[in-house]
Parts: sequence; C-alpha cells; structure tokens
Amino acid sequence: MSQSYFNEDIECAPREVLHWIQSQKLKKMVKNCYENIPFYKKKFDDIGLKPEDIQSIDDIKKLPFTYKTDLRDNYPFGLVAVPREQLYRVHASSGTTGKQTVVAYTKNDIDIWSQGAARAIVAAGGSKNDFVHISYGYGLFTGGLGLHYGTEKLGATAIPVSSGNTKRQVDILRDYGSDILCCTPSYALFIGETMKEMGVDPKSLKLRAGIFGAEAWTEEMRKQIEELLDIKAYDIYGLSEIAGPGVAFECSEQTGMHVNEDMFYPEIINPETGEQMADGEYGELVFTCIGKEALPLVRYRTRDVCMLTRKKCSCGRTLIKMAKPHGRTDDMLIIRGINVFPSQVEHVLLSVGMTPNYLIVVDRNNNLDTMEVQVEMTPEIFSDTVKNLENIERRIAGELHSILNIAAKVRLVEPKSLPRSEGKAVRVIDKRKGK
Ligand code: DLL
Repeated sequence: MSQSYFNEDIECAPREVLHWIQSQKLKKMVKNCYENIPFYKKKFDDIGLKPEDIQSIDDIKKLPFTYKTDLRDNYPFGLVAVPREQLYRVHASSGTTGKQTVVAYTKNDIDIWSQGAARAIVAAGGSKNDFVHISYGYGLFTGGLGLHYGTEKLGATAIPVSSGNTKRQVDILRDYGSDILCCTPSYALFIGETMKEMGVDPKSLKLRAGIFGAEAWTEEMRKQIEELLDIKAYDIYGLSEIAGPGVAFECSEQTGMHVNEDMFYPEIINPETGEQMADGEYGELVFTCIGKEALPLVRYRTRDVCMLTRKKCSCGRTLIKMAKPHGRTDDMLIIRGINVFPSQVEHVLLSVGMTPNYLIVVDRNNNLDTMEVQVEMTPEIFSDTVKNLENIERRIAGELHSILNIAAKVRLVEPKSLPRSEGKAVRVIDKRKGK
C-alpha cells in the first residue's frame, strides 16, 4: 500500500512547531560555526556578532552570507567543522570554472539528507514496494548516491544503473519492472526517444513516475516527458553545498517544491541589497544548513532565481514551497542588455510546438551581441518545403521577440542532430567569452 508521507509529524507540522525546531537548530549551528570554523569565527567577530545574539530563526537576518568563492578559497576542507575521523563521505561539484567545490558529511548528515530524499520519493507516490531506477550519475556528483540512500532509507529497492548506455537503461526499465525513474529531465527525454526507437511501448512498462532535477526545466518540458514516457513527472531540487537532491521536492499537486525546511532553511533575498524579500517575489535563493554537522553553511547564496510561497497545499504538507527555479544568475544571458534565461527560451519553443532539443549560440559581431537559437525539427516539419521552414523560423523568431523582447536568429536543424545529454544538458554556447 502506498503511504502519504515519509515523516508526517514534520512534513505536516503546524508552522509554530517548525519555527521552534528551526530556532533550536539555528542556535546550535551558530555555536558550532563559531567554535569550530575559524572562517566563521572571524566573519562573526568582524561584525561584532556573538552566538548568543541568535535566539530564534528570525535572527537569521543578522548573520553574514556565504558564497561559492568562500568554499573555493578554503578548498578542500577548510570550512569543515568536525575532526577528520568523524567524516563519513565527501562529494564535489565540478562547476564550469575554477576549482571543484568539495563538500563533506558526518554519518548524521548522510542520515538527514537520506531522509530528505526519502520524503521526495514518497511525495512522488513511492513506497517500500517500489523499484527505484536511478540514472543520475554515481560518484562525486550527489545525484546518484543521494537518491540511492533515499531509496534505501524508505526501504524501497534501489536499481543503481547510473547514467549512460541508454539502450541498456530501456532494457532494465522493461525487464526489471522499474516503478520510478530518477534522472535529469533532459536525460528522461533521451531515454524516452531511445525507447521509441527501440519500439518499446511505454504503456507496456510498469513505470509510473519520474523524479527529475539537477537542472532547470519548464512546465512544457514536463508535459512532453509525461506524454513520452506515460508517467507523472515530479521535480526535485538540491545542491551539493547544502546536501544534494532532496533539499526540496514536489508533491501530487505539482505546483512547486516543498522545502525540507526543518533541515535546510530557505530565504529569498534581493541579490543587490541582501535584504529579505516577501513571499511570492522572485529573488536569489539562500539556504542555511541548520541541521548539518560537517559543513554547516550559513546563508549560502545559491544564485538560483526563485520565489517562496506559504500558500496551503492540497497534499497536506505545511512545508514552505519554492517555485521551479528560473535558472542561475550565472547562467543568465545578457544579450544587448536584455536578461534572458535559457528556460525562458525553452518555454517559447515548446509553446509553439517545437521539440525540447535546442541550443543557444551567443556571439559578438562588430561589438554587437548576436543570438542564434538552433532547434530540432519534428520529423513532420522536416519533410516540409524550404519555404515553409523559413516561415516557421520567422514565426518562432517573432514569438521570441514578442515574449522575451530579444532579437534572435532561429535555425531549424535536422531531427537528432544536436547532442543529447546523459546528465545536466548544455543549452548555451557563449562564443563571446575571451573575445
Ligand atoms: O544538481 C543536486 C541534484 C541532483 C538535484 C539530482 C536534483 C537531482 P549540483 O551539481 O551542486 O547539485 O547543482 C546544483 O543545480 O544550484 C541549481 O542551479 C540546479 N538545480 C538542481 N535541481 C534543480 C531543479 C545537484 N529541480 C544546482 N530545477 C542548483 C532547477 C536545479 N535547477
């Protein structure tokens, strides 16, 4: 029988109870930071802040922010609060530039994170009886092992496939009777396409849900995945600095992700001023790891653009919800002064009936930014006349202009000509860098 919650007492707790839990944990965490991490002791001393100044979660505003550069500057273990023998696991995120960001966990940290991921699986309709097919990469990336430990915590059965070898993924989905698929949304699409090519009918599979995250994806993409794989597609959010997948997760309502806020306290701030913003307003998402021992980051600036809401959810959970992140401020393109996220381009492309296989190429010619959107045609469009194709390109360019106010050249490319992703998709090639 399926269950509704992994931990009902917390997931549906009255807000006052959550507030109390958060306050207790924050006080303990700040003391830990002050006593055991010289970096934080100095930061707190610099602004004259003593651990006793933090009496409740409402005092969080008094604390300074932590940035990705702080982790890099203290590479690899400079921000760790516990002696080496208490470390139980390390992970790392590769990032695109500079040194890796290394993160560390105690046994208790792994246990908390696993609970977060277990809550996500249950919210997607999972139970002990399910086979959970994990196609996130295993290794230093947190995706594979995060969902793996969540599956084990729940008592369900983990199938640790990892990513790659896509035909084999389809064989395993079919032969083992996987109930839930976990991978990036772009890889889910690739698996779906491969399934089609292999002549496997998704309706003949047991698969009924997917838990997809690690990159920004739109509602239109959700629809395509749900149709292609004949499943319900749920979003999951996380980042290695805070834990990994399961910091927040979607429920049956599919309207944003409940944050495991008894473990990871979220805020939205104005990235310019650092001021907290109101519910419903988009700004930068910031997390404080209130329950973590090894790497208790204070007000970590995620750079994800997001908003929070406390609106009542039909699933019964009281945990605050975060919207689908638009993307990261560092992925935001500035084209002739106009800000645009790849996910906004995806939204436009899919809403005019194009495929979700696209690539944005940005360049600079004669000091002027140019943007070309390459998008794969559907096989039906592919057989159209050249004149019609030009019309379609013009129509999409018109939509991009009217919705996003950007002038882009649209180029329809042959089906299956753009690279497929087995992990986080690369959506942008920015040739301006270094010019
Ligand atoms: O991507 C952890 C993860 C693995 C999450 C599997 C979900 C599923 P990092 O490699 O450290 O960790 O990358 C974290 O990915 O700051 C966001 O920008 C982005 N991200 C993660 N989940 C989502 C999501 C993992 N559901 C960075 N929607 C984060 C949008 C996401 N962006």
